[in-house]
Amino acid sequence: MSEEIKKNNYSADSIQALEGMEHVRMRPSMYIGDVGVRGLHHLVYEVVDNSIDEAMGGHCDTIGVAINEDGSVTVEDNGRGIPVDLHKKEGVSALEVVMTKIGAGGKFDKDSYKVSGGLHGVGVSVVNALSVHMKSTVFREGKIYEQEYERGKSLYPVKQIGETDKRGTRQTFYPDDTIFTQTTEFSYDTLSARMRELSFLNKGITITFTDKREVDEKGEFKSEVFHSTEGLKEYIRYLDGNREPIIAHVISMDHEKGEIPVEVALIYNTSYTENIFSYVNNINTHEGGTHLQGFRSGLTRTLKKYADASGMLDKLKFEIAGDDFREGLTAIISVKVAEPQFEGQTKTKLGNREVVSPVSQAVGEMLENYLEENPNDARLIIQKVILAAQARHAAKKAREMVQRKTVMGGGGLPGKLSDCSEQDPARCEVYLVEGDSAGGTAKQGRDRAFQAILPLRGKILNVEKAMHHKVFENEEIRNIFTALGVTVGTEEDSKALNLSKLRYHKVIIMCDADVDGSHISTLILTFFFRFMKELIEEGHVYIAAPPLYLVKKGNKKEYAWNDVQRDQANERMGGSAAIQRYKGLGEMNAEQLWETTMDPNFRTLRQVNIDSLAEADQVFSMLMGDEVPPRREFIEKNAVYANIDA
Ligand code: 0RA
Repeated sequence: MSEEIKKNNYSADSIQALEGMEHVRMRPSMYIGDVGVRGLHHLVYEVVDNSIDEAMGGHCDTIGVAINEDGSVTVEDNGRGIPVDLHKKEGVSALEVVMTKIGAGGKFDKDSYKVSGGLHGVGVSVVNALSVHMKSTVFREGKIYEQEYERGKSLYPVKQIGETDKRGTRQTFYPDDTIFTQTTEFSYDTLSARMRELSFLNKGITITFTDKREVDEKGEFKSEVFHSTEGLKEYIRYLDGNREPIIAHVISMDHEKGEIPVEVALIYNTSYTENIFSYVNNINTHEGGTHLQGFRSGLTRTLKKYADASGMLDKLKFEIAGDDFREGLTAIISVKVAEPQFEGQTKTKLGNREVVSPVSQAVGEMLENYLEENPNDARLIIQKVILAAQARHAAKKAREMVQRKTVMGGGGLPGKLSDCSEQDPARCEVYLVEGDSAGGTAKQGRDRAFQAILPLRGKILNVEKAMHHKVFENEEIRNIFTALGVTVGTEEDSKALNLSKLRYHKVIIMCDADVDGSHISTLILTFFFRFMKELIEEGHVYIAAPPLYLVKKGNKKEYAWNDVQRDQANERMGGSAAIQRYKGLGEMNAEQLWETTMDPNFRTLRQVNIDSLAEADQVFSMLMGDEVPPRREFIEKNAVYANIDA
């Protein structure tokens, strides 16, 4: 009995002790999702969010974000500055409360335009708790104040360190490498993409982003300035820059006032893909939710009404489905919700019911006006919808063929698949290999217990340019579906992929390390991105990295993946080694392929992940689209990463 009581007291005490900052350090994932690359970058977003809130309240217009020489990050704004006066209840400065108390963020500013919540909005104190060192500098009422912290604990009370005519807040933090054990290195591309996105989502703000870790040939830092005057309208132009529009203007609206601020922009292009990005409080809601539902219903209702009235549907033999209104549609919806309820597996699905109708209404009004004023565009849109409906009938048949074969095993596994013997998908992997000959080598070299091989013939279909029924009719693509064992949902509101029957948890793309090989990898990735997004999101897709060189002297041999490694290997062998450059997988024998690219103990696999769906969409539409100049420019800029032929 007394044991029991003691125990209870003990745990009550320990919970007390773990409150706040300690708890953040004990359970960081509860606050920032994970402690990997994603969580690390989340720290920056959290700090930037506070400055965005200050800007949305109309108190600042410029935010500077920098990765410093030493790898720390600084975020600075020209807002009012976090208050530094005494917080009566806590007995310390307001700044110290904001920085060191969990859940204190901005609560004492009642009239601020604060909508943060959900994923972000955990408070800057969380960033402080997860940083070895942090420094806050406040420029306010003519004075400069400063306070520093270590792992969330203040090192001294706020002190005045000088005078100024500036206003604003500057935060610098060094992520704690005992928390972020995987890496504490920030990615330029990841942060840059997010800053661009934020500038589109919050028009009028200027965000400068600088990487001070390196200088270019001119001795200058890599730096970008993001500023959008037209917001989502410009975002659409950016996303669809490589697609051909079918209407004259981006259709957009911005309802700033009202209970729920709604912003929408959309355009129709000649492609066959539906591309809708939705945001709540600047957070990308991957799983959609009530705002998306409102958007869809407003779009369908209004277009259908217009089409019916136009008489264009009179001769149509079948019903038009919701999907048909969204083929070739690129749209962005951004809402601000005071108390968002996030649901779904990744907590990125908006649950608030009260959002549906205002969004639906706003979208309806916007479209109605546009169709009235642009009858020519209206006709083009309806024509596209009718074509989509006709194609859908054809696609349905083709898809059903694939499904029937997949689900009922009608056609069995593809003849070209060399399956593995292991049954547990978690332990199985499949190599998608370019060409029959490399496929043959891979088949000999593999460990057949857990490695399957699916050779793909030549260049697979560019799904970016193909109509959906063509995609499902394509043999290589059908083979991929069947081999992987996945099916596509057919429900109107759930095109979700069924991964429950996925036969391999690692899907590895293995192509030649040359221009053609990268092109084929990109085609396969584009297919996955458009038709099996979940496969990438769940981390199942990998790219194999075959070596570029074999360096050999006497009985010594080493493989090299780049020129530096090649030269170093040559040096280690005392120079004058024989160097073989692999032009393709076909030049390796089975043993070499196993040693370098397939043996789990030695190979390097690059896991494919998506930081930002919008950014990925833009890149794929560019790489696989019709416009050559932007593709060439991208390739020149990213020559090492993506040597794809233009
Ligand atoms: C609450 C009150 C006031 C300023 C802020 C919050 C504020 C917070 C952050 C976070 C990053 N930058 C920020 N800038 C301002 C001041 C209210 C007043 O001056 O009347």
